[in-house]
Amino acid sequence: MSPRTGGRRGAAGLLAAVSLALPALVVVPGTARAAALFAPPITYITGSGPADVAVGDLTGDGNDSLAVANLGHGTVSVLLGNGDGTFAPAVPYPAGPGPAAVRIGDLRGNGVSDLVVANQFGATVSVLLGNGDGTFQPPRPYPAGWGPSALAVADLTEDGAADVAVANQYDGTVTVLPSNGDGTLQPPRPYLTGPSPSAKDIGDFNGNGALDLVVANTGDGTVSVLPGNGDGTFQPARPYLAGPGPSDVAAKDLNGDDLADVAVADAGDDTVAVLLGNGDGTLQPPRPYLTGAGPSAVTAGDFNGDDAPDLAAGNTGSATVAVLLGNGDGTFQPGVPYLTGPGPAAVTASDLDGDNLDDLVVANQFDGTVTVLLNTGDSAAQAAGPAQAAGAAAAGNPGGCSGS
Ligand SMILES: [Ca+2]
Ligand SMILES: [Ca+2]
Ligand SMILES: [Ca+2]
Ligand SMILES: [Ca+2]
Repeated sequence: MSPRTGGRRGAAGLLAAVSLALPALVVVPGTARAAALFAPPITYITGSGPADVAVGDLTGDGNDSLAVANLGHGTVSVLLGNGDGTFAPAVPYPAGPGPAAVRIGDLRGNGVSDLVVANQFGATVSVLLGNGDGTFQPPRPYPAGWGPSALAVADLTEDGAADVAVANQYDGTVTVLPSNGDGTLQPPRPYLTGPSPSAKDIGDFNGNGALDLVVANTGDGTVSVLPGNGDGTFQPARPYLAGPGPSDVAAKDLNGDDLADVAVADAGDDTVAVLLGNGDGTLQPPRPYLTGAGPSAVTAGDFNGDDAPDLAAGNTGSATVAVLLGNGDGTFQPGVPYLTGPGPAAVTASDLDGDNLDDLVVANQFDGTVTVLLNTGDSAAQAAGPAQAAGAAAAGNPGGCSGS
């Protein structure tokens, strides 16, 4: 199959998955007013079809900036941060055919952030080396597998320079491209995953200090864990049932044992499934929580400042993000919806304004925007428990969700 043919097939599959997920909004009962955890959404224009967003310091001033992969535009948009949760207008850079994912990392180990883009229609990843001032050099492509659709950028070889791992949706592999330390990448090393791997993340699941890969396989409702050897090589993938239509995955310690756990957005049944790690690299069975219609993205952060990780899921079917506060033991409270733009395809959490509370950034694939949800820091929302669902309703959010 040619890259272009594969790309069209993949785009059609994505649209089919989205349309399947459209029906059924779950409305949260209760009408009592309570504080909302996030301020009303702030929207910024990006390119066409933003499919992913990454947050990081692109200018060396400590402020979070945004990088957005524009699937329909062949570009990555850079929105430099002002440090107060606001951003400058988007500046586009050429990336490659069908940018489906973007990550920020330091490929040279020189303290300057670079951009890595997965080009779904091009069977490549592009590296845009940073100039340190928030501008970037022209893209340099490297071969990946077929349909590269998700990225992780981290130091997998433990040499101080970030490396690249990409999930290839059309050939059921993840490809690892170690960095040479000078901004170039080594030839790709493929590893088998499950069918249609569409998302990935990294974490240490077995506590040996080496980073492991976790991949969400849309094709068979599993996640694959590939234990890392610490030198950029990985052991064979181990599959775990995750739920129907896993579309995104986040690796984070969710129960406070310092070992990575997994949260999976299951677009097929409107849930986020939590798979706690056993500490030896294996995962427990999934525990699902309702999110809203068609969750296509999930991330972890601390949104109420209690140091217990929380989850946020982007619901493509209802143009909301559901925030599920964590209890600290790996269980979660019912989700509370907040409005985004249409087609929230990616969501990420970071403290954008320096108040020590995580904020949310959402890429809205259907209208070419990103939404920023700044944390209000309202502790009343933290204490309200399930009643805070009404807070979101009071803020005008039409799509609802509740926990299971
Ligand atoms: Ca490295
Ligand atoms: Ca854990
Ligand atoms: Ca929390
Ligand atoms: Ca904040």
